[in-house]
Amino acid sequence: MAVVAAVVLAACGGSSPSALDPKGPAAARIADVWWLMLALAAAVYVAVAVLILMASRRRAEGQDRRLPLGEHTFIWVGGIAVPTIILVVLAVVTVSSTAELTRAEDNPLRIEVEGFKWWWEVRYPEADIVTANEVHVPVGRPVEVELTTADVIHSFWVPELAGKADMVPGQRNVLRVTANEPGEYRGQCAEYCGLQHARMAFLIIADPPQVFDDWVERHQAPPPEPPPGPAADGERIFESSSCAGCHAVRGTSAVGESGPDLSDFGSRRTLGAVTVENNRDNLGVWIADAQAFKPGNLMPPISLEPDELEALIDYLESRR
Ligand code: HEC
Ligand SMILES: [Cu+2]
Repeated sequence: MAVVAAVVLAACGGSSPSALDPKGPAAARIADVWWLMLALAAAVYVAVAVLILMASRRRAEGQDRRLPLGEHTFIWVGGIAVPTIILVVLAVVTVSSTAELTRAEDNPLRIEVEGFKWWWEVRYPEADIVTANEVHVPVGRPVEVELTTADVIHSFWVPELAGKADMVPGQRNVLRVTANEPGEYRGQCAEYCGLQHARMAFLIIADPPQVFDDWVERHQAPPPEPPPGPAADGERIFESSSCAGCHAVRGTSAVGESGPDLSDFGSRRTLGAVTVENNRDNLGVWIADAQAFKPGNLMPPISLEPDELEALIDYLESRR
């Protein structure tokens, strides 16, 4: 047991988010239920272990084997009354928590997230913004995330903020999320969806309301022209090559829909749905051969001249 516990606990800690470290009301509620279940299960475990020990010692000492309670009373209490009480308590707590988690809030911010193999499209219908793999939200305001999928079943899970909700073909599920504190919360696809399921992550970035409003305003403004030079060349290469067939950049002729929208790519923290940090070196490797970081993902390797690659890097890093 010690070995198993050591192996299991080694998975905790580090930077992986924990559902037991809640940063929002929904996650806090779920963590409370989890602790209650753990406490009840531990109490039952200890009680049974003590009874087993007592029973084995009685036999060894050759004592009278009658129970102090009487056999019938013992079965009524230990086998029926106690389990019934425990299950009723858990049923009441789970049902009332579920009701609370699905209750609609006043004036929520609506965000649509669509799952793709193996990344996330993020849309703000009221502000008319499209981005990918990063969900910006204001601290303290309830957010209603509408979940859909472009292909198979995915599941949207941000352990520190809320429970899981599946993204099911032909269905629109809603998850309610509120972040109590500013921060960066890692989310993960929680339903096996193919080869790169493990690298289908995302970030929820909770900002103070003013910072969030600025972000919205910046994304609504007409996109800045790339500065003359390599970045402007990059835009021409992007629009005239295969990139534009799969990716969109607002205000250009690139309107592809099978890959992430790249209008604000330069301001994203990561690349490939949180596979690697977004920097020039990683972007160069990614564009030339996205399979190197994320084998099996749906962006093919693309052969480019070195100056074309540099121009594309300049262009994409200037999209904010
Ligand atoms: C056949 C479609 C296709 C083509 C062509 C294509 N991409 Fe992609 N691209 C994708 C897909 C799909 C993803 C998402 C991969 C993933 O994370 O699983 C992606 C991801 C990216 C990303 C990372 C976005 C993010 O936020 O993680 C960048 C940057 C990118 N592509 C740039 C380019 C450039 C530049 C070109 C042209 C040289 C190009 N792509 C051509 C489909 C394509
Ligand atoms: Cu998945």
